[in-house]
Amino acid sequence: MGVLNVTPDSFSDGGHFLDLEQARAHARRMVAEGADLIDVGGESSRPGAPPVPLEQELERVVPVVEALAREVDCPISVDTYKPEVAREAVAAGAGLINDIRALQEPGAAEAAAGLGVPVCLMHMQGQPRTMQDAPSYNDVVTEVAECLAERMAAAEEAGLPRERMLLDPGFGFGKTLEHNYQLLRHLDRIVALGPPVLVGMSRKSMIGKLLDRPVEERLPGSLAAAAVAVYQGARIIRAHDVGATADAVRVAATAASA
Ligand code: 7PM
Repeated sequence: MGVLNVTPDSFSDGGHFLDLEQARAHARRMVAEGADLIDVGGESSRPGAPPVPLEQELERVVPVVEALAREVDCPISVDTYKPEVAREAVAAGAGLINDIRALQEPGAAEAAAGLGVPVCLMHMQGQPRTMQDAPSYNDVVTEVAECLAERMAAAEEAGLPRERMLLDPGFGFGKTLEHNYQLLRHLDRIVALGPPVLVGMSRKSMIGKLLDRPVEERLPGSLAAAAVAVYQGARIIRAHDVGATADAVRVAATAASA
């Protein structure tokens, strides 16, 4: 899964056009490098970021989904927790909803159930603005697994069949460095819940803090993390550097099934 960040708008029409052209070029490049999914995000999930108003998220995301759904031949995922954005994105051609709040927004589970596309349920402790202030667990792996099992049950209750769910432990979302590595070490316990597991560790601080590397020097660490996750049974790797990640994933998946 290649990450496509939809950058904040410039104010002129020319600016919007350039943003859209850049997004299309970036998506095409990721597909050429081996992406099977493109994840379009309106930047609402950055730790510490202020919430993006609905209208602004719609303006950023919907035109990009519309353009990509027509021209790239893989499903387009939308990184959103807002039911209105999910609905409009699917109407524009999106094939997957990537929900960092695991359908906890009012109306999100019911909306998702009616859309007919798969939904990724991601674990997060706290809220994006404050989640990294003091993450706390007695046993992070057990608690994340239990929480995801509860979200699966709630989604099923709202009408989303299990066959349309994916799970994600949410690396970096209300977790310390140690929590993140415990989750990676024991990812098989998240895999054992049943649905395909998606993980996003690309360029994150669990790589940068451990290695003391700035964001542009985190590729080798990100590839190691991706390989470990695939070896433990993860099925989708969310990544910025698609070509390099596709190679790492293929080596790890081949070793895991040899
Ligand atoms: C700043 C910090 C900007 C962190 C963006 C991020 C995940 C996700 C993100 C993930 C799923 C990033 C994150 N991370 N969706 N969206 N899983 N399912 O590193 O781990 O891209 S945003």
